[in-house]
Amino acid sequence: MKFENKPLTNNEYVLNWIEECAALTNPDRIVWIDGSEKQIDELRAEACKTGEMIKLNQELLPDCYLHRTAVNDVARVEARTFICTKKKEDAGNINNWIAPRECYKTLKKLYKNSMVGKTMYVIPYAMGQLGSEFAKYGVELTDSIYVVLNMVIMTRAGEAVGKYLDESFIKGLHATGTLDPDNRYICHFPEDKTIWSVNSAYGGNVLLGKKCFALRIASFLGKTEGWMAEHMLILGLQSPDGEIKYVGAAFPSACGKTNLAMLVPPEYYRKKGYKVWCVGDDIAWLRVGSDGRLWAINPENGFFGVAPGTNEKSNPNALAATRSGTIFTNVCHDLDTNTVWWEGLNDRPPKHAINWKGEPWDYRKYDKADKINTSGAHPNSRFTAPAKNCPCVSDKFDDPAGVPLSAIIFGGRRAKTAPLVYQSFSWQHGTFVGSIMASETTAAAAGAIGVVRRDPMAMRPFVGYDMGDYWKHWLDMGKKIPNPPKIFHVNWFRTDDEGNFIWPGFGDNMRVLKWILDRCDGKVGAKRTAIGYVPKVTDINLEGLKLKRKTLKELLSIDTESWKADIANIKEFYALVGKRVPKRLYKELEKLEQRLDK
Ligand code: GTP
Ligand code: SPV
Ligand code: MN
Repeated sequence: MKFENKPLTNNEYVLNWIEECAALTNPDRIVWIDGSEKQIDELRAEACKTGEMIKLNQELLPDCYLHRTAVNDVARVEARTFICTKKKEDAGNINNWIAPRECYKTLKKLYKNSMVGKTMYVIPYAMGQLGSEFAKYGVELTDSIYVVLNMVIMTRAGEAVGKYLDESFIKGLHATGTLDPDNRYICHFPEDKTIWSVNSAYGGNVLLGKKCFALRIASFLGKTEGWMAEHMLILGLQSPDGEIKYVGAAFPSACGKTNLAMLVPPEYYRKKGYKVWCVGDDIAWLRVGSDGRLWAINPENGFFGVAPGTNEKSNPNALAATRSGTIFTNVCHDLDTNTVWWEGLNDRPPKHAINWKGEPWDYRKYDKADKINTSGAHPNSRFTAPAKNCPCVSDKFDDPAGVPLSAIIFGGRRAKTAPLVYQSFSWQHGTFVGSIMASETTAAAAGAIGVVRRDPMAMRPFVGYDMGDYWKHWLDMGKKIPNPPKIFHVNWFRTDDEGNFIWPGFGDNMRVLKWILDRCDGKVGAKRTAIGYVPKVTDINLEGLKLKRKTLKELLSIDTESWKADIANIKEFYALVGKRVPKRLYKELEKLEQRLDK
């Protein structure tokens, strides 16, 4: 096998696997990604030459680039995502499954000679800080420069990883192929530590370190090795005395993780000295520490964030993070300034612009009811920004030990039913609360938008094994954490009869975080209800906010009838998950029903 540059490992197992993949895909060249500035610059230049990327205004946006994916390739495709365990029942009823032998056979046909005339890039990368107890290593093979440049931002990639590669590494093979949506596959072989992705070039399907490894494969590893991989942001809330308490929060895709992770407290709190530090915005790996607490790291190194709605007011920290070294995907291109724009950035849409599809765009034709066809930026357009760019990045970001969690927060997008916040009675009840999570679907995945579906722990698309076993793992972990975080549920998305959000959200979510951490410290009371502990109306601080107590009362109210109606749906969902749903969760469901009937 001929590498064009020096291989970054001598490990035979790794080299043999690369050789096998190269024999199958047949690239003209094979290049190791060492991650050096020189190499990255050359790749950027090459991508600009072929039109794969557009170099943006380097004075306003240094080292920033724009990329457009194919029009039919703009989000994760859950229907084309498979967990290929030997036994179907190990993948469970929620995941799509193909037998490994059959899947390898089908995909080999798609990979065969797919890299003829192209370069295969070999990306060694780490999820987590190199050498840390949490860290895991992978290699992604890809024929896409866009993937290389994103992986270099999103993970710790390059030369330094070489010495950590051994037989335990995760093997990822990505080929752009023909982008044929009917032959698009994102396949996981957890028993073989292997990920095969073909015929897509959209982030979540092809940045194999992210959802594929850090959630699907990692959740599988976590179950066997006694730790957890979760779709959670991690933030630290600093109080005026300087103490920082950490929380992890799991919300489904495009439901507010990046926003909460970088929250700017309202002026009232800022003046007192409160501050939020961002450790992670999408994925958390959790381990029990020797002190008996649950510790968390963010295995990623960058943010792959939703662009629309990000602005100076909603998320100034995310916006600041995108001002250099960032790749924008499927946003609107402002030709006058050679910069980028998206819906919700400001109310000055560009006059001479190219939309996410690559066509001239007339902002006057924008129609909220038909965003896909009339918006400048795709609703799931994204920025890939280095975490280090974020003004509120935590000084624990690189700490190999991670941070200890005081609270875990679940949340979803629910127009009705779920109150602004409630606290579970225990770890077991909290696990139940996670298991019955539901949310309206968003543009982050292909398919209908705004449909309520059950999305346990925000992990429905990301658990690499049976959902019932996953819940059992949560319950088992509870037994192994002497001092576990308290578990809460929030909903920023309650609407009035006209469909407007009642809660201001964003920075004002701080008011809810404060109640949550005060509960953890035993500093504030609560009302015991059928679903859990709910704040007293006077216990959420509304200082500096134009929100009536009456509205807050409504936000905190529990509509028993809609909860009872939800029970039927929960039972259906548990039945769908099937035989492996733990008895302890059925017990919790029964108790909830009894409390609602009282
Ligand atoms: P993924 O990257 O897909 O996992 O998404 P995410 O969970 O990080 O979601 P993100 O923070 O990017 O928010 C997605 C959308 O929700 C954006 O359009 C935000 O403007 C909106 N959003 C975030 N927080 C709030 C909030 O508190 N209230 C309301 N009404 N909208 C919010
Ligand atoms: C999500 O969809 O939850 C994301 C974006 O964070 S993706 O990388 O596409 O999964
Ligand atoms: Mn996500």
